[in-house]
Amino acid sequence: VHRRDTSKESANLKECFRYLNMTSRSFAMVIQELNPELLVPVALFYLVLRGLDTIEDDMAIPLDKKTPMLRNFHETMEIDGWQFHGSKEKDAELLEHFDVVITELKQLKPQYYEIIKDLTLKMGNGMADYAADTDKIENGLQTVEDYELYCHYVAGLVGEGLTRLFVTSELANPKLAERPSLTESMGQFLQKTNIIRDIHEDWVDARRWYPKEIWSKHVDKWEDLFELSKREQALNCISEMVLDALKHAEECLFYMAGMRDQSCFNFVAIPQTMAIATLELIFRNPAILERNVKITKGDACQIMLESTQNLFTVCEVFRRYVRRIHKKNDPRDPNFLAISARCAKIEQFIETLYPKQ
Ligand code: PS7
Ligand code: MN
Ligand code: MN
Ligand code: MN
Ligand code: MN
Ligand code: MN
Repeated sequence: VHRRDTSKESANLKECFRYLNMTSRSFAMVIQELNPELLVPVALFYLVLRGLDTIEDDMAIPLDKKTPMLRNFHETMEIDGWQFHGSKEKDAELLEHFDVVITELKQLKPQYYEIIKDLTLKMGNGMADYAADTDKIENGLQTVEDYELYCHYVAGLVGEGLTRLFVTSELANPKLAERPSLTESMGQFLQKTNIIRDIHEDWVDARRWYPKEIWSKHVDKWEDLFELSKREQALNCISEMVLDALKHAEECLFYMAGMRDQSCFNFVAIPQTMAIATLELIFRNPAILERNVKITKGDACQIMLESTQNLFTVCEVFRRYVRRIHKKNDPRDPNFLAISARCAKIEQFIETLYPKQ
Protein backbone atom coordinates (compact mmCIF):
# COMPACT_ATOMS: atom_id res chain seq x y z
CA VAL A 1 0.00 0.00 0.00
CA HIS A 2 0.92 3.68 0.09
CA ARG A 3 1.90 6.24 2.62
CA ARG A 4 1.01 9.93 2.37
CA ASP A 5 4.04 11.88 1.10
CA THR A 6 3.95 14.96 3.31
CA SER A 7 7.13 16.42 1.77
CA LYS A 8 5.19 17.50 -1.36
CA GLU A 9 2.23 18.95 0.52
CA SER A 10 1.53 22.64 0.94
CA ALA A 11 0.86 24.00 4.41
CA ASN A 12 -2.78 24.45 3.39
CA LEU A 13 -3.15 20.80 2.34
CA LYS A 14 -1.49 19.65 5.56
CA GLU A 15 -4.13 21.67 7.39
CA CYS A 16 -6.85 19.76 5.49
CA PHE A 17 -5.35 16.47 6.65
CA ARG A 18 -5.30 17.81 10.19
CA TYR A 19 -9.08 18.31 9.93
CA LEU A 20 -9.45 14.84 8.45
CA ASN A 21 -7.67 13.31 11.44
CA MET A 22 -9.66 15.49 13.78
CA THR A 23 -13.09 14.61 12.40
CA SER A 24 -12.74 10.89 11.76
CA ARG A 25 -11.19 8.00 13.63
CA SER A 26 -11.78 5.22 11.14
CA PHE A 27 -11.87 6.91 7.73
CA ALA A 28 -8.75 9.04 8.30
CA MET A 29 -6.51 6.00 8.45
CA VAL A 30 -7.79 4.23 5.32
CA ILE A 31 -8.00 7.44 3.31
CA GLN A 32 -4.35 8.27 4.05
CA GLU A 33 -3.22 4.92 2.65
CA LEU A 34 -5.09 5.37 -0.62
CA ASN A 35 -3.40 5.29 -4.00
CA PRO A 36 -1.78 8.76 -4.51
CA GLU A 37 -4.07 9.44 -7.49
CA LEU A 38 -7.16 9.44 -5.25
CA LEU A 39 -5.71 10.37 -1.85
CA VAL A 40 -6.45 14.11 -2.03
CA PRO A 41 -9.76 13.88 -3.96
CA VAL A 42 -11.21 11.36 -1.45
CA ALA A 43 -9.88 13.30 1.57
CA LEU A 44 -11.53 16.50 0.27
CA PHE A 45 -14.74 14.63 -0.62
CA TYR A 46 -14.81 13.42 2.98
CA LEU A 47 -14.27 16.94 4.40
CA VAL A 48 -16.98 18.49 2.21
CA LEU A 49 -19.50 15.85 3.31
CA ARG A 50 -18.39 16.11 6.94
CA GLY A 51 -19.02 19.87 6.73
CA LEU A 52 -22.46 19.29 5.18
CA ASP A 53 -23.32 16.67 7.84
CA THR A 54 -22.26 19.04 10.62
CA ILE A 55 -24.88 21.49 9.36
CA GLU A 56 -27.49 18.73 9.03
CA ASP A 57 -26.84 17.53 12.59
CA ASP A 58 -26.86 20.98 14.19
CA MET A 59 -30.15 21.23 16.07
CA ALA A 60 -29.34 24.84 17.01
CA ILE A 61 -29.74 26.05 13.40
CA PRO A 62 -33.45 26.80 12.83
CA LEU A 63 -35.05 24.82 10.00
CA ASP A 64 -35.72 27.90 7.85
CA LYS A 65 -32.00 28.70 7.89
CA LYS A 66 -30.73 25.13 7.72
CA THR A 67 -32.70 24.05 4.66
CA PRO A 68 -31.23 26.64 2.26
CA MET A 69 -27.74 26.05 3.73
CA LEU A 70 -28.03 22.36 2.84
CA ARG A 71 -29.48 23.01 -0.62
CA ASN A 72 -26.79 25.58 -1.50
CA PHE A 73 -23.75 23.83 -0.06
CA HIS A 74 -22.49 22.81 -3.54
CA GLU A 75 -22.24 26.55 -4.31
CA THR A 76 -20.93 27.48 -0.87
CA MET A 77 -18.00 25.13 -1.44
CA GLU A 78 -16.89 27.43 -4.30
CA ILE A 79 -16.80 30.71 -2.37
CA ASP A 80 -13.20 31.74 -1.57
CA GLY A 81 -12.73 32.43 2.13
CA TRP A 82 -16.11 31.01 3.23
CA GLN A 83 -16.33 30.06 6.89
CA PHE A 84 -19.18 29.28 9.27
CA HIS A 85 -19.02 30.35 12.90
CA GLY A 86 -21.27 29.65 15.84
CA SER A 87 -21.92 25.92 15.59
CA LYS A 88 -21.53 23.88 18.76
CA GLU A 89 -21.32 20.54 16.96
CA LYS A 90 -18.30 18.31 17.55
CA ASP A 91 -16.79 19.17 14.15
CA ALA A 92 -17.60 22.89 14.25
CA GLU A 93 -13.91 23.75 13.90
CA LEU A 94 -13.91 22.36 10.35
CA LEU A 95 -16.66 24.82 9.36
CA GLU A 96 -14.80 27.66 11.12
CA HIS A 97 -11.81 27.04 8.83
CA PHE A 98 -13.64 25.69 5.77
CA ASP A 99 -11.74 28.10 3.50
CA VAL A 100 -8.73 25.75 3.60
CA VAL A 101 -10.86 22.98 2.08
CA ILE A 102 -12.19 25.33 -0.62
CA THR A 103 -8.65 26.35 -1.59
CA GLU A 104 -7.66 22.71 -2.14
CA LEU A 105 -10.87 21.80 -3.98
CA LYS A 106 -9.97 24.38 -6.64
CA GLN A 107 -6.71 22.58 -7.37
CA LEU A 108 -8.29 19.20 -8.07
CA LYS A 109 -8.45 17.71 -11.57
CA PRO A 110 -11.74 19.01 -13.02
CA GLN A 111 -13.18 15.49 -13.45
CA TYR A 112 -12.75 14.81 -9.72
CA TYR A 113 -14.03 18.26 -8.74
CA GLU A 114 -17.22 17.76 -10.80
CA ILE A 115 -17.98 14.42 -9.13
CA ILE A 116 -17.60 15.95 -5.66
CA LYS A 117 -19.74 18.97 -6.55
CA ASP A 118 -22.48 16.84 -8.14
CA LEU A 119 -22.75 14.53 -5.13
CA THR A 120 -22.73 17.48 -2.70
CA LEU A 121 -25.67 18.97 -4.64
CA LYS A 122 -27.61 15.70 -4.48
CA MET A 123 -26.84 14.97 -0.82
CA GLY A 124 -27.60 18.51 0.38
CA ASN A 125 -30.99 18.45 -1.35
CA GLY A 126 -31.77 14.99 0.04
CA MET A 127 -30.87 16.09 3.57
CA ALA A 128 -33.01 19.20 3.15
CA ASP A 129 -35.99 17.09 2.01
CA TYR A 130 -35.70 15.15 5.28
CA ALA A 131 -34.77 18.02 7.59
CA ALA A 132 -38.38 18.67 8.66
CA ASP A 133 -39.03 14.95 9.34
CA THR A 134 -35.98 14.55 11.50
CA ASP A 135 -36.03 17.94 13.21
CA LYS A 136 -38.37 16.81 16.01
CA ILE A 137 -38.45 13.51 17.82
CA GLU A 138 -42.27 13.38 17.39
CA ASN A 139 -41.83 13.29 13.63
CA GLY A 140 -39.17 10.82 12.53
CA LEU A 141 -39.13 8.43 9.60
CA GLN A 142 -42.37 6.55 8.92
CA THR A 143 -41.95 3.72 6.40
CA VAL A 144 -39.05 1.43 5.50
CA GLU A 145 -39.17 3.14 2.10
CA ASP A 146 -38.56 6.56 3.77
CA TYR A 147 -35.74 5.04 5.81
CA GLU A 148 -34.04 3.64 2.71
CA LEU A 149 -34.40 6.86 0.77
CA TYR A 150 -32.80 8.74 3.68
CA CYS A 151 -29.96 6.20 3.75
CA HIS A 152 -29.62 6.67 -0.01
CA TYR A 153 -29.12 10.41 0.42
CA VAL A 154 -26.57 10.23 3.22
CA ALA A 155 -24.65 7.07 2.26
CA GLY A 156 -25.79 5.60 -1.08
CA LEU A 157 -24.72 8.87 -2.71
CA VAL A 158 -21.30 8.72 -0.98
CA GLY A 159 -20.97 5.31 -2.63
CA GLU A 160 -21.96 6.74 -6.01
CA GLY A 161 -19.31 9.46 -5.71
CA LEU A 162 -16.60 7.04 -4.60
CA THR A 163 -17.44 4.56 -7.36
CA ARG A 164 -17.24 7.34 -9.95
CA LEU A 165 -13.86 8.39 -8.52
CA PHE A 166 -12.57 4.77 -8.64
CA VAL A 167 -13.82 4.18 -12.19
CA THR A 168 -12.60 7.55 -13.52
CA SER A 169 -9.12 6.86 -12.14
CA GLU A 170 -9.26 3.28 -13.54
CA LEU A 171 -8.75 1.80 -10.08
CA ALA A 172 -11.99 -0.20 -10.28
CA ASN A 173 -13.73 -2.29 -12.91
CA PRO A 174 -15.73 0.12 -15.15
CA LYS A 175 -18.64 -2.37 -15.04
CA LEU A 176 -19.24 -1.23 -11.41
CA ALA A 177 -20.60 2.04 -12.79
CA GLU A 178 -23.30 0.01 -14.60
CA ARG A 179 -24.36 -1.76 -11.39
CA PRO A 180 -25.68 1.08 -9.18
CA SER A 181 -27.52 -1.34 -6.89
CA LEU A 182 -24.19 -2.83 -5.76
CA THR A 183 -22.87 0.63 -4.88
CA GLU A 184 -26.15 1.48 -3.14
CA SER A 185 -25.88 -1.63 -0.96
CA MET A 186 -22.40 -0.61 0.18
CA GLY A 187 -23.78 2.68 1.50
CA GLN A 188 -27.04 1.24 2.88
CA PHE A 189 -25.16 -1.44 4.84
CA LEU A 190 -22.89 1.13 6.54
CA GLN A 191 -25.59 3.69 7.23
CA LYS A 192 -28.14 1.20 8.57
CA THR A 193 -25.52 -0.29 10.90
CA ASN A 194 -24.67 3.21 12.14
CA ILE A 195 -28.36 4.02 12.74
CA ILE A 196 -29.11 0.74 14.56
CA ARG A 197 -26.03 1.08 16.78
CA ASP A 198 -26.51 4.77 17.62
CA ILE A 199 -30.07 4.29 18.97
CA HIS A 200 -29.15 5.52 22.47
CA GLU A 201 -26.86 8.39 21.42
CA ASP A 202 -29.50 9.64 18.95
CA TRP A 203 -32.24 9.33 21.58
CA VAL A 204 -30.23 11.51 23.98
CA ASP A 205 -29.94 14.05 21.13
CA ALA A 206 -33.72 13.82 20.60
CA ARG A 207 -33.35 12.25 17.16
CA ARG A 208 -34.62 9.01 15.77
CA TRP A 209 -33.91 7.18 12.52
CA TYR A 210 -35.63 3.83 13.07
CA PRO A 211 -38.72 3.78 10.82
CA LYS A 212 -42.07 3.69 12.62
CA GLU A 213 -43.16 0.84 10.32
CA ILE A 214 -40.67 -1.37 12.18
CA TRP A 215 -40.58 -0.08 15.77
CA SER A 216 -44.38 0.23 16.06
CA LYS A 217 -44.68 -3.54 15.64
CA HIS A 218 -42.84 -3.95 18.94
CA VAL A 219 -43.82 -0.97 21.14
CA ASP A 220 -46.58 1.64 21.21
CA LYS A 221 -44.37 4.63 21.94
CA TRP A 222 -40.73 5.17 20.89
CA GLU A 223 -39.66 5.92 24.49
CA ASP A 224 -40.88 2.45 25.54
CA LEU A 225 -37.84 0.91 23.81
CA PHE A 226 -35.72 2.31 26.64
CA GLU A 227 -37.94 0.98 29.48
CA LEU A 228 -36.47 -1.88 31.49
CA SER A 229 -39.87 -3.59 31.48
CA LYS A 230 -39.86 -3.65 27.65
CA ARG A 231 -36.39 -5.16 27.07
CA GLU A 232 -37.72 -8.19 25.17
CA GLN A 233 -39.71 -6.01 22.75
CA ALA A 234 -36.74 -3.67 22.29
CA LEU A 235 -34.39 -6.55 21.45
CA ASN A 236 -36.92 -7.90 18.95
CA CYS A 237 -37.14 -4.47 17.35
CA ILE A 238 -33.37 -4.27 17.02
CA SER A 239 -33.38 -7.80 15.58
CA GLU A 240 -35.81 -6.75 12.89
CA MET A 241 -33.58 -3.78 12.03
CA VAL A 242 -30.54 -6.10 11.83
CA LEU A 243 -32.52 -8.52 9.62
CA ASP A 244 -33.28 -5.61 7.28
CA ALA A 245 -29.63 -4.51 7.15
CA LEU A 246 -28.42 -8.05 6.41
CA LYS A 247 -30.26 -8.07 3.08
CA HIS A 248 -27.40 -5.95 1.64
CA ALA A 249 -24.55 -8.31 2.59
CA GLU A 250 -24.29 -10.33 -0.64
CA GLU A 251 -24.29 -7.25 -2.87
CA CYS A 252 -21.52 -5.73 -0.72
CA LEU A 253 -19.31 -8.78 -1.25
CA PHE A 254 -20.10 -8.64 -4.97
CA TYR A 255 -19.12 -4.96 -5.15
CA MET A 256 -15.75 -5.57 -3.52
CA ALA A 257 -14.90 -8.09 -6.24
CA GLY A 258 -14.73 -5.08 -8.60
CA MET A 259 -11.74 -3.38 -6.96
CA ARG A 260 -8.56 -3.37 -9.05
CA ASP A 261 -6.24 -1.64 -6.62
CA GLN A 262 -5.20 -2.99 -3.22
CA SER A 263 -5.47 0.40 -1.49
CA CYS A 264 -9.01 0.93 -2.83
CA PHE A 265 -9.94 -2.59 -1.83
CA ASN A 266 -8.76 -1.95 1.74
CA PHE A 267 -10.55 1.41 1.81
CA VAL A 268 -13.92 -0.11 0.86
CA ALA A 269 -13.51 -3.43 2.71
CA ILE A 270 -12.54 -2.22 6.20
CA PRO A 271 -15.76 -0.26 6.86
CA GLN A 272 -17.86 -3.21 5.60
CA THR A 273 -16.19 -5.84 7.80
CA MET A 274 -16.37 -3.45 10.78
CA ALA A 275 -20.10 -3.12 9.99
CA ILE A 276 -20.80 -6.86 9.98
CA ALA A 277 -18.85 -7.22 13.25
CA THR A 278 -20.84 -4.31 14.70
CA LEU A 279 -24.14 -5.92 13.64
CA GLU A 280 -23.10 -9.09 15.46
CA LEU A 281 -22.11 -7.12 18.55
CA ILE A 282 -25.41 -5.24 18.78
CA PHE A 283 -27.65 -8.18 17.84
CA ARG A 284 -29.69 -9.09 20.96
CA ASN A 285 -27.41 -6.88 23.05
CA PRO A 286 -29.41 -4.82 25.60
CA ALA A 287 -26.36 -2.63 26.35
CA ILE A 288 -27.00 -0.60 23.17
CA LEU A 289 -30.17 0.75 24.80
CA GLU A 290 -28.12 2.27 27.60
CA ARG A 291 -24.82 3.41 26.15
CA ASN A 292 -22.55 3.52 23.10
CA VAL A 293 -21.26 0.06 22.25
CA LYS A 294 -18.14 -0.41 20.14
CA ILE A 295 -16.11 -3.41 18.97
CA THR A 296 -12.96 -3.93 21.07
CA LYS A 297 -9.53 -2.69 19.92
CA GLY A 298 -8.39 -6.31 19.63
CA ASP A 299 -11.28 -7.34 17.39
CA ALA A 300 -10.84 -4.20 15.30
CA CYS A 301 -7.13 -5.02 14.80
CA GLN A 302 -7.86 -8.59 13.74
CA ILE A 303 -10.59 -7.45 11.33
CA MET A 304 -8.26 -4.84 9.88
CA LEU A 305 -5.59 -7.45 9.13
CA GLU A 306 -8.12 -9.74 7.46
CA SER A 307 -9.70 -6.91 5.45
CA THR A 308 -6.44 -5.81 3.86
CA GLN A 309 -5.77 -9.09 2.06
CA ASN A 310 -8.30 -10.25 -0.48
CA LEU A 311 -11.97 -11.02 -1.08
CA PHE A 312 -11.57 -14.54 0.31
CA THR A 313 -10.37 -13.31 3.71
CA VAL A 314 -13.12 -10.67 3.74
CA CYS A 315 -15.69 -13.41 3.05
CA GLU A 316 -14.24 -15.36 5.97
CA VAL A 317 -14.89 -12.38 8.26
CA PHE A 318 -18.47 -12.12 6.98
CA ARG A 319 -18.99 -15.86 7.40
CA ARG A 320 -17.65 -15.80 10.97
CA TYR A 321 -19.91 -12.98 12.14
CA VAL A 322 -22.98 -14.23 10.27
CA ARG A 323 -22.57 -17.61 11.99
CA ARG A 324 -22.40 -15.86 15.37
CA ILE A 325 -25.59 -13.95 14.60
CA HIS A 326 -27.20 -17.22 13.52
CA LYS A 327 -26.18 -18.85 16.84
CA LYS A 328 -27.43 -15.92 18.95
CA ASN A 329 -30.81 -15.91 17.18
CA ASP A 330 -33.60 -16.53 19.72
CA PRO A 331 -36.56 -18.84 18.92
CA ARG A 332 -38.88 -16.50 20.85
CA ASP A 333 -38.09 -13.65 18.47
CA PRO A 334 -40.98 -13.15 15.99
CA ASN A 335 -38.36 -12.86 13.23
CA PHE A 336 -36.50 -16.00 14.29
CA LEU A 337 -37.24 -17.92 11.09
CA ALA A 338 -36.54 -15.00 8.77
CA ILE A 339 -33.24 -14.23 10.50
CA SER A 340 -32.20 -17.85 10.38
CA ALA A 341 -33.02 -18.06 6.66
CA ARG A 342 -31.19 -14.79 5.96
CA CYS A 343 -28.03 -15.99 7.72
CA ALA A 344 -28.18 -19.32 5.88
CA LYS A 345 -28.52 -17.48 2.55
CA ILE A 346 -25.40 -15.39 3.18
CA GLU A 347 -23.42 -18.43 4.32
CA GLN A 348 -24.59 -20.24 1.17
CA PHE A 349 -23.62 -17.33 -1.07
CA ILE A 350 -20.08 -17.34 0.37
CA GLU A 351 -19.97 -21.10 -0.08
CA THR A 352 -20.75 -20.76 -3.81
CA LEU A 353 -18.06 -18.07 -4.19
CA TYR A 354 -15.42 -20.21 -2.46
CA PRO A 355 -16.53 -23.86 -2.37
CA LYS A 356 -14.80 -26.03 0.22
CA GLN A 357 -12.31 -28.40 -1.38
C1 PS7 B 1 -16.13 10.38 1.31
C2 PS7 B 1 -14.98 8.49 2.54
C3 PS7 B 1 -17.33 2.43 -0.69
C4 PS7 B 1 -19.08 2.23 -2.54
C5 PS7 B 1 -19.08 12.49 6.30
C6 PS7 B 1 -18.32 5.44 3.00
C7 PS7 B 1 -23.07 10.99 8.23
C8 PS7 B 1 -21.94 5.90 7.82
O1 PS7 B 1 -23.91 10.71 11.51
O2 PS7 B 1 -19.40 9.72 11.05
O3 PS7 B 1 -21.86 10.98 12.93
O4 PS7 B 1 -23.26 8.91 13.13
O5 PS7 B 1 -20.36 7.78 12.32
C9 PS7 B 1 -16.98 9.46 3.50
C10 PS7 B 1 -19.75 2.98 -0.32
C11 PS7 B 1 -20.83 11.38 4.93
C12 PS7 B 1 -20.74 5.79 3.43
C13 PS7 B 1 -22.78 9.29 6.46
C14 PS7 B 1 -18.01 10.49 3.68
C15 PS7 B 1 -19.57 3.39 1.07
C16 PS7 B 1 -21.85 12.35 5.36
C17 PS7 B 1 -20.50 6.37 4.77
C18 PS7 B 1 -18.64 10.29 5.03
C19 PS7 B 1 -20.12 4.78 1.29
C20 PS7 B 1 -23.16 11.65 5.69
C21 PS7 B 1 -19.95 8.18 8.52
C22 PS7 B 1 -21.82 6.69 5.46
O6 PS7 B 1 -20.52 7.79 9.80
O7 PS7 B 1 -21.90 9.36 11.06
C23 PS7 B 1 -16.08 9.45 2.48
C24 PS7 B 1 -18.76 2.58 -1.13
C25 PS7 B 1 -19.56 11.41 5.40
C26 PS7 B 1 -19.75 5.36 2.63
C27 PS7 B 1 -23.01 10.59 6.79
C28 PS7 B 1 -22.12 8.32 7.36
C29 PS7 B 1 -20.77 8.07 7.32
C30 PS7 B 1 -21.69 7.08 6.92
P1 PS7 B 1 -22.77 10.02 12.22
P2 PS7 B 1 -20.46 8.69 11.14
MN1 MN C 1 -26.33 13.60 9.90
MN1 MN D 1 -23.51 12.86 11.75
MN1 MN E 1 -9.45 26.96 15.29
MN1 MN F 1 -25.06 7.96 13.78
MN1 MN G 1 -20.81 8.69 14.60
